[in-house]
Amino acid sequence: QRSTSTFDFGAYHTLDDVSTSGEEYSDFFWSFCMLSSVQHPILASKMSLQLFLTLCLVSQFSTGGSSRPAIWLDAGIHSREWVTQASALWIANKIASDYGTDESITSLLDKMDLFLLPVANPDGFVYTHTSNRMWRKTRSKIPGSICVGVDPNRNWDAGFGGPGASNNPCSESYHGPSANSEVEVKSVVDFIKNRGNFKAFLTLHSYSQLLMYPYGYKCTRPDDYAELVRQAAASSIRSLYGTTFQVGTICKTIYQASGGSIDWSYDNGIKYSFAFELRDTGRYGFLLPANQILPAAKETWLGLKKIMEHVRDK
Ligand code: ING
Ligand code: ZN
Repeated sequence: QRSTSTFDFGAYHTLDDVSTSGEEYSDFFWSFCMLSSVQHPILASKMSLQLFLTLCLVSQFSTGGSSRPAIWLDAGIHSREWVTQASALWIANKIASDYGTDESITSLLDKMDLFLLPVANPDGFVYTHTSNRMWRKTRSKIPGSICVGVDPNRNWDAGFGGPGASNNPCSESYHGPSANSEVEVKSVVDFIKNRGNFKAFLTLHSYSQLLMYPYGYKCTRPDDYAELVRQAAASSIRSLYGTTFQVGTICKTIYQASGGSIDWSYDNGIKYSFAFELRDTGRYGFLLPANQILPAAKETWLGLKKIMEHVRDK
């Protein structure tokens, strides 16, 4: 059992807060870093310092074995979606604290590995704290353009460059010069491919209260493989505070969007690939007040757990 005593999960934090192993939450920090330092193809040398620090927080909640089935969960691939990074930290701590006492979490981790990346776009995240709260993209320099950054959820190798992505570097949805051009994307792709045996790929965005499945790069549905578990997850979310999440494909529920992560994971054989859009539906949008972090994290966790249990028992 690991837990933190003083880290305030109900507040928004800077990247330094999250990654510095301060005295007051060293248990929390080390529960990630020690476990994650076991094996890490993801810690490639070309990463920026910020990315390195945060990837230290990819946690392998592994209780043994080497290539057990695994679940991927990331948050904050779009830096301004602050409730997602905050929720992922709460969820990480919840899992670390409840392992050994909560029967469901214990049996989950006794059978599967869970990899959690709470700040998937750390350079962008820093920028939202220092310069522009509404920054969404990475911070990479684009040769020949005065504009900065690539949309890391248009940069995956799934319908890359198709509808719903822009080839204008100044656009918020610029897909980048090539698929996997962003180190934030390439590192995750390499990690998932090298490790193998991933059964679920889950990603957190905000806002709109949606539970989405492929595809985004095209508007045809894949085989209806997981309707029951999706509806069950949405019901679990609703059961806590009555928050409703609409369920559907990316293209049908939000818009057509190419080069997204869950289309890539699904087309690479990870059948349970879902994207969550957390609170709210637009009143505060990306600027969700901090007093909604814990409710958002708790309800989202119920939905995630439902999916993880399904994957475990299947
Ligand atoms: N929404 C997502 C976006 O990247 C999405 C929607 C999810 C598209 C998954 C493609 C794949 O635009 C937000 N709010 O970022
Ligand atoms: Zn997003």
